Amino acid sequence: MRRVLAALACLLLPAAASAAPAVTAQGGWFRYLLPQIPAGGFVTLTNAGDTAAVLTGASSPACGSAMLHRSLNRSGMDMMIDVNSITIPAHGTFRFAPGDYHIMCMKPRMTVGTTADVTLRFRNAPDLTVPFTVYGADGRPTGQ
Ligand SMILES: [Cu+2]
Repeated sequence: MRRVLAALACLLLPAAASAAPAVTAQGGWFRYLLPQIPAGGFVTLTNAGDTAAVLTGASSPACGSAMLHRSLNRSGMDMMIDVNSITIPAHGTFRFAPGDYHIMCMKPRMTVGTTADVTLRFRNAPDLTVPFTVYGADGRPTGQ
């Protein structure tokens, strides 16, 4: 029996390890204006795994509720649309950025100069909690 289990482990473990998405986050930040105005959150996600990762949502105690949004300009009108999911390709990155994809923090309770934790939920990977640095109206000084 022990020999059978060992053989199974050899067969299964390498495949399971290489198939899993492995997502890390870099450079998370919020642009925060006023408590009455939703704050935009931005981050770069990197997937070192061999399988695409699917982000399905975000939450934060500093946001009330948080939503995945994309800013668009259609026929000269700026608008935002809800996004159901975002795919981070295998061995690829996905970048949230002002004027494009963002995490909309609906009721921000945060302070410029501190950080606010955001938990990212994936369809096929563990939750990832990321500290976002809070910047004011001028945004991130490096202009990410
Ligand atoms: Cu938005």
